Amino acid sequence: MCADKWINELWKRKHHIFILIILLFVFWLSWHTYSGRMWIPSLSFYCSLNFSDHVRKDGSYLDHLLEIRLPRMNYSQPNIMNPPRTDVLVMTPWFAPIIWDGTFSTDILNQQFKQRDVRVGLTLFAIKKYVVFLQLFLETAEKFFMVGYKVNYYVLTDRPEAVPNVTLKEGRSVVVLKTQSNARWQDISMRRMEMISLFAKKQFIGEVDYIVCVDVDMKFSDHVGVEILSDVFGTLHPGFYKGQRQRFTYERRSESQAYIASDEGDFYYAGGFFGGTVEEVYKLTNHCSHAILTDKANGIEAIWHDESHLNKYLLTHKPTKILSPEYLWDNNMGVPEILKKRRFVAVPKNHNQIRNK
Ligand code: 5GW
Ligand code: MN
Repeated sequence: MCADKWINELWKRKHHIFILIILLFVFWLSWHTYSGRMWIPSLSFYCSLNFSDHVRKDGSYLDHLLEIRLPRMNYSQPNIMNPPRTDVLVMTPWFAPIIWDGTFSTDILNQQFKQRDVRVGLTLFAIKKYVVFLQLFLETAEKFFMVGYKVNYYVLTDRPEAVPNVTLKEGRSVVVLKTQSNARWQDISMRRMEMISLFAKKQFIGEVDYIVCVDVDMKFSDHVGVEILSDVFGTLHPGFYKGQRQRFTYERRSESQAYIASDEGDFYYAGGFFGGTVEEVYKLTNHCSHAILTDKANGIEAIWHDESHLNKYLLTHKPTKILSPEYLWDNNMGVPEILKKRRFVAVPKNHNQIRNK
């Protein structure tokens, strides 16, 4: 009797029960997805959070990894008792190499990177009058930057018609990306973070492996190759590489997202040269552009704009390589003994003429 009544009740609510069963099934499926024990492989594409995890657990891809095999080569033996540089720091306490002339073999590095067939994107902002720097920049880049590799120069500009036509070597191209300009130069400089993160997501991720982000008021005057490439890298600012952390021009107001206390900091990194894999550059630029927005909402602007935020990011997310000031030099600093090469050098600009309108 009692059971009969129950069954009757249940039958009346059959729709609810049906929905409940569906919900339980979905819950079970997502549980398996998120806990990484994928049951139905085809569904993993839809719930793709753990997709790579799933592939990794399968393990069959291990048999298809690219082998990087160096040929017989001729180069001088690395000598433990005779390090190539003893005048400068070549390694951070978190084991990121600092790239100085004499510490690396271009031949070995090229063997490795060529076999990986890496593609490099270079982002360049030329807003308003700064288009005048493009010609020399691109001409010298063709001579010295990533020679022999596939390179996309991403030129972000409000004046696409003013981008010069420079003859490029095979496998290299200029990609003009139209962007709007800003009234304040501080905003032009800071918006670079936002634009790079947007284009990283929209375009760079499908076209290149690494992104290098630089100032445009520069020229190359010596080799800049794959020795700079790593997951995330920053460059020592030419004005501060010898300095004490207390003297660095970090943002010192604790209300800013870029704040760094006087007893913190490794190096002072330049805003005009950083990069890494597209993934890491996306994380960096996305993080910094949000920090800039938060500051704006709080009515504060970091002292050196995007550079302050870059310095905060690289303090809390340590770079995997650091470029010496050879990679971003300013001849106003003279030429110290430790500087064996000036690879990428600031082009003098008439501040009043170039910056007004
Ligand atoms: C304009 C006025 C003052 C400061 C910067 C600009 C400016 C910068 C501009 O009008 N257009 C432009 O494209 N920029 C981009 O921001 C360039 O890529 C430039 O290399 C970068 C940083 O500005 P710089 O190079 O003037 O900054 P410093 O620190 O090298 O003097
Ligand atoms: Mn500059």
